[in-house]
Parts: sequence; C-alpha cells; structure tokens
Amino acid sequence: KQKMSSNKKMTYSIIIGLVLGIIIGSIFNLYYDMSFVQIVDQYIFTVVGQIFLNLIFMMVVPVVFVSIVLGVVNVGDPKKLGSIGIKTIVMYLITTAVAISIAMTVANILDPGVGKGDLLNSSEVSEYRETTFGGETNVENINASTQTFDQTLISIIPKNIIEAMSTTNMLQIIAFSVFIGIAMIALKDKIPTVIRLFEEAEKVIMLIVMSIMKYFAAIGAFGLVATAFTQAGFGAIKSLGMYFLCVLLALLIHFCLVYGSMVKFLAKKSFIWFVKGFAPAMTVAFSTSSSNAVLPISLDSAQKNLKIRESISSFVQPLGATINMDGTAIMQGVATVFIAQLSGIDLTLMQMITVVVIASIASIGTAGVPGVGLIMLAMVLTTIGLDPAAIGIIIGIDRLLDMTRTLVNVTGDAAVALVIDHQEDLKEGKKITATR
Ligand code: DAS
Repeated sequence: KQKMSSNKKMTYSIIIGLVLGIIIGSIFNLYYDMSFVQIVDQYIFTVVGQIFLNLIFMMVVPVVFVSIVLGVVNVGDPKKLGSIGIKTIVMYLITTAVAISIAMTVANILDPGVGKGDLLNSSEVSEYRETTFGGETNVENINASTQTFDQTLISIIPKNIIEAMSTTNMLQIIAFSVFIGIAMIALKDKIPTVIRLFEEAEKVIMLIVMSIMKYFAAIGAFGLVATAFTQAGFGAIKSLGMYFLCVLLALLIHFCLVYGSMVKFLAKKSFIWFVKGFAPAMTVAFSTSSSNAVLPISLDSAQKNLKIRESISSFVQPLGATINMDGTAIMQGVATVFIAQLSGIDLTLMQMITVVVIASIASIGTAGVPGVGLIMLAMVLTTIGLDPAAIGIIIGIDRLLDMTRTLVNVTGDAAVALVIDHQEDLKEGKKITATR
C-alpha cells in the first residue's frame, strides 16, 4: 500500500484539528457562561493556539529574508527580476479589483443590509465609535490609522533594517532583501561562501518550519479555531446571516472562477491538483488568519507540491502576502454595500468604482496579520462618506470570516506564482505537462 506522504498526513491531521476545533468550540460557545468552559478556553485552547502562532511567526522574518535573497540570486538578472515584479504587481491589482467587483455584485443581488437599519443603533456601533475613533468619526483620525498611498510608497524603503525586521514590516524586509540579492548577483563569482551560507541557512530554517508543522500544526490549528468558535460562536451570525453568507459566497465564486481560470487557462494545470498541492498552506492560513504567519508553509507547499521555481515563489508570494489580499477586498466590498444598505443609501456606480480603486490601493499597505482588513475598511467607508463606526456591527463575526478570507488571500498569491512560473516554462521551451 503506497505510504501516505508525510505532507498529506500533516494536512489531514490539521483538517481533523480544525473540524474538532469548530465542533468543540461551537459546543463550548453554548455554555460560555460556565467557568469550566472559560478556564479550558483560556488555559488550553488559547495557550496551545498562541504557542503555535508564535512558533510560526518566529520563523517568518528569517524565511522571508533568506528566501527572497536566494530567489533574487536564482533569477540571476535584475532586468528579468524587474519584469517578473511588474507582471506580479499588475496581476495582483487586477485580481483584487475583480474580487471587489464580484463582492459588490453579490451584495447588490442578495441585499444583506436592506431593512436592517436598526442595527446602526446597536450598542456595538457606539462602543466601536468610542473605542476606535474616540467619540467622533472624522476623516483625520481614520487616515492617521492607515497610510495614504504616497506614504506607503516612501515607507517601502527601510531607514533601519533591524527595526523593519523587529516590526515585521514586510515591504521593507522585501525591499532590503532585493537590494542584497541584486548586489550578490553583481558579485556572484567573488562571494561563493556568502551564497553557500544563504543556501545552507535556508535548509536549517525550513527544517525548523517543517518540524513545527509536523509536531504542532494539528494541535495548534485546533487551539486557534476552538478559541475563536468558543468566543464568537454562531450567536453573532444570526442577525448578520446574509452578510456572512454574502462574504462566503463571493469568496467561493472568486476562488473557483478566478483562481480556477488562472490555473486552468493561464497555467495549463488542473485546479484540483493545485488545490491539493496548496492544501497545507490553506489549512494553516485558515487556522492562523495571518498571511504573514503562513508564508513559510506557503513557500514550502508552492515549491515542493506545485513545483514552482524557488526564484519565482520566494519573490512573488512574500510580496503577495503583503500587497495582494483578494479575500480581504471581498469582505470590504460586501461590507461597504451592506453598511450603505443599513444607512438606506444606494451606492452610485461612481462610488462603487471609488471603492474598487481605494480598496485595491489600500490592500497594498496592509500587513498580513489578523483583523487588518477591518482597519482598511474604515478608510474605504470614510472615502465614500459612510460612517466607519458601523464596523462595530460586523466585528463580532469578523474573526470567523478572517479565517476564510486569509485562505483566499494566500491562495491568490500561489495562483499568480503558478502562472508566472508557467510563463517561465514557455520561455525556456520546457515540455508542458497537463499536470505535473
Ligand atoms: N488576516 C489578514 C491576512 O492575514 C486579512 C484580513 O484581516 O482581512 O491576510
């Protein structure tokens, strides 16, 4: 009997951990007022989940730094790197704009917010206005919490790389790694030891990542999901059922339609093969709700299972973890229409186009950490004159939606990497196999 690959075993064990976490978390949510439930949640679920999260966050900066330097060195030519970079960013912006358009279309058809205007008077809205905006929601303090486009551009170049690494400022770490990689290309023959050092460092780092996955991922995923469902549960979803469904439906349509077509028609691969190959990363993205945290596993799944060149995967995916968030854009598209409907406002086409542009640009500046999508949503809402305090209504179930949209965020990065890798195959005239 063919020995099940350790990769598959790990994925199945994570999925079992997730399912158990959802079931037990939902049951515990029904008895949340019992001190036993709160003790288990605080001292078992949360501890186990946070240890796992910290373990993989611990590896993010080393993985991103070493793999991008090596990725750039392997591309070998700054001009080619430039063309890969441009192609990547263009595809990221297009898929994000398509994602928001799908989201707003779904929301305009299903009308999740029509007739629910009373939600705007709920206590969550006033609480959110108090805690997040200090009482009044004016544009100044929104922009203070989110970078404008020019600030995002300037802040790509780090003033201090140690500070960039200590704050996991992904765009700055990527920029620094690219500079190092380009310098190493220029000095290639003179620095064989440094190149060997990076190659061996990557082996050490990836062994740690895969060991964390092998021994901790299942229990960690269980803990993270169990605590999320214990605390959020399905109670909050009741009055927001249509909103919740709209986001999930839009995510599913985008995942199958857009990524399905990219994989099938642009990368000439089977979509099922793609989903199976990237499943380990999807399960960890779902558990951690953080594109950054899942990066090491995303790179490993893309390179080992999807056979994407390291030089492409290790450049395209870290970039995508930060600037490409289709899932987040989908939540923002649905939430904007939902909140407009709560306020009895029919968005004009111009306003919708503004949302598409703003949310696409806003997604460039956001780091891939839990809950960041809501912060950007405040800026999108303000830009089209909606009250950002209304976010208080959807924050209760956002943790559950964050899991699904982060899964879509990282899958979108892998789909783009697969397409660009296929284009490299064509350039090198490599034999095209339907599925590897
Ligand atoms: N959790 C974010 C991510 O890591 C997405 C979001 O908050 O919308 O991609």
